[in-house]
Amino acid sequence: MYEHLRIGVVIPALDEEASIGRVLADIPDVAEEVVVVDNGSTDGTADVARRHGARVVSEPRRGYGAACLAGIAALGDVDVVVFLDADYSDRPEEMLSLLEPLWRDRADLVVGSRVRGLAAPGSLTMPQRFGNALACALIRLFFGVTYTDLGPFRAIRRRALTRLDMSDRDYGWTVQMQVRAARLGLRSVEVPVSYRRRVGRSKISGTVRGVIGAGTKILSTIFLEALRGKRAPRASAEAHVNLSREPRPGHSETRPGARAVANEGPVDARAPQPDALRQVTSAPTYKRHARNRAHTS
Ligand SMILES: Nc1nc2c(ncn2[C@@H]2O[C@H](COP(=O)(O)OP(=O)(O)OP(=O)(O)O)[C@@H](O)[C@H]2O)c(=O)[nH]1
Ligand SMILES: [Mg+2]
Repeated sequence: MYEHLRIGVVIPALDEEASIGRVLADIPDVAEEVVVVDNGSTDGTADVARRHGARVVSEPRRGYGAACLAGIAALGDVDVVVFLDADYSDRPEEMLSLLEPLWRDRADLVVGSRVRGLAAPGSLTMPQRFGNALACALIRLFFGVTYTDLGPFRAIRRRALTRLDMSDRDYGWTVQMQVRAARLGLRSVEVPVSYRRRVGRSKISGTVRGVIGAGTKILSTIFLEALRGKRAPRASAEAHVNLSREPRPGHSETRPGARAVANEGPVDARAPQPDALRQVTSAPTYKRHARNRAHTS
């Protein structure tokens, strides 16, 4: 429980036995449920995840989006769903920064931006940076909403997620979520997050096949969504706020909706707000359940 919000975490995982334990160990003690979706791994991913207290569900049909859909379906009654990769590229402890705009009721979707945050050298490849910039420019052009990244580490209200009616089964998942949120006029916020080189061998961003496949899928998803309908009414689009680490008055990143944020200072993922940390309550979370299981077995 995080303040009044019940948090569920979904981690899609394909052959990540070397990293999944570290990811789970670093998740702050605010998550009620952590579901690792084993997407047909042939290594010990599922066993390691179980040993670290996660619930493991199996989705044999490959694809990042397919795994996310299976994870959502497996979650119990939660208010917020956090998505996190299993390769230890994201810093799970920064989850509190993602959750803050949700408990402050400033957002429905919070995307962790690696572009605004600290991306370690080599963690974001040039094609990834270029592809993300192009995708974000197209989203801005078609939907009038500014994003800087399509990062996988994100949090969304369950209600909003249901409204988005997500369907993408592979690497169009993240962009589909952002574009549909823009189309429906949901409140989207970015917070800076860190990114480091993945543990284990690259499957997508470091391979030619992966880059071309993911890039094509991302761009076609944007064009298809643009054809499906026009952008949300202007009033809703203005509710979109981008949090910058260094807000500059008059700069596009601190436009109308951001005023309240600028007044209170930016959210910096590398330095979770003390205020946010205080909101961690003593409600049972998956880590305490895991500890109890360990004591009684
Ligand atoms: N590649 C791939 N990853 C999957 C799949 N299903 C779940 N995943 C998980 O989805 C997350 C993101 O996949 P990654 O392979 O890290 O993709 P990426 O971050 O774009 O690129 P690399 O880290 O360079 O491989 C990881 O936690 C994977 O284990 C799948 O079908 N293919
Ligand atoms: Mg990765």
